[in-house]
Amino acid sequence: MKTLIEFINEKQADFPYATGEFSRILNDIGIAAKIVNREVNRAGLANILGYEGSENVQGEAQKKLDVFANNEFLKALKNGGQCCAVASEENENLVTFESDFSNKGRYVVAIDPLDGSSNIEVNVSIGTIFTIYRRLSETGKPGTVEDLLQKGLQIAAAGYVIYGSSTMLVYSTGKGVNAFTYDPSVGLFILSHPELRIPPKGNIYSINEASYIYFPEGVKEYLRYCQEDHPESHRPYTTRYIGSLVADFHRNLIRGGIYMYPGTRKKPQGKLRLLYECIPIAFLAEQAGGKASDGFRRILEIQPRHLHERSPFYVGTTEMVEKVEYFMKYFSPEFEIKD
Ligand code: P6P
Repeated sequence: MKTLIEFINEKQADFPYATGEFSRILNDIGIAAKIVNREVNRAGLANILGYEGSENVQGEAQKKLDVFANNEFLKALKNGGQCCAVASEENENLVTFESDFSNKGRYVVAIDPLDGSSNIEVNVSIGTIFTIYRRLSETGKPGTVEDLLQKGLQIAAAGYVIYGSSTMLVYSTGKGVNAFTYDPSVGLFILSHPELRIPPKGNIYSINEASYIYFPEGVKEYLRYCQEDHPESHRPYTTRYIGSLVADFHRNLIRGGIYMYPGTRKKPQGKLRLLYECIPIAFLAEQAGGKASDGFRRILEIQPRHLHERSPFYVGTTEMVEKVEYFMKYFSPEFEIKD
């Protein structure tokens, strides 16, 4: 039985900046994840689920769970002292901590504190998604937006927490993907899935087909390819769509498959956020032997332009992503987004 802390310390030597600071920032995220996990698991109780402005059983001002989660991750990153700035889905502007302690931090974090939070009230898995970069700006001052607007190729680490039938922390520092299952009886994340790899063959596709009529022709052609009988597939496809990126990706990571959130004519950039949804999941996919693109470009090579930028997203088993890219190139070249 190997705990997250033991694993981080053991792997610290693998990390070129093995100063211990990086290990501490991962640990800070793990601590916040435990606290959020407790509240997510209690969300079904009376009043806990309430929305901002209501009161919970202790008569405390109720916060929406995603606001609660955001506060917990920001608090953990601020108190840890390794992080000098955060881009959060919950904050329009960059969050800096305005303290000499934090300004000495050498890392910045992009985070979706509780992705898919609308699923909480129907008891469906949700997740936290995070990206960690080394800062580019001068240490000793607050972090800057430019510290966050780095290509995914520069990632120091990325991961997610999935609050599901069990709570898991899945992350990579560029040396493969490892997953830790939370044991609430001892309050520890335990290594349960070392060296995860996406199966090279998959027959699961995840997409919200309610938007079918707005999809690019290339996506329609790919869905047709999945649904028709044809010689090279030799397998029936199946569709699974949970409506929670972390849950859909996690299943495809284990079983093989593809998750798609296309751009449409109305919204050519799609819905998902580049910085704290697409890039971290793309990093994990590639680290597990998979692929991630916007239909034309490798996600990790896209230069983010602003904190809450959106991107079309196709991620999962390499041959499935490449098949979509083939159809997009020949049926929907007009959807290519130029840098
Ligand atoms: P739709 C959740 O809001 C999210 O960002 C992802 O977790 C999820 O995959 C997607 O949006 C669901 O979007 O439009 O299908 O409801």
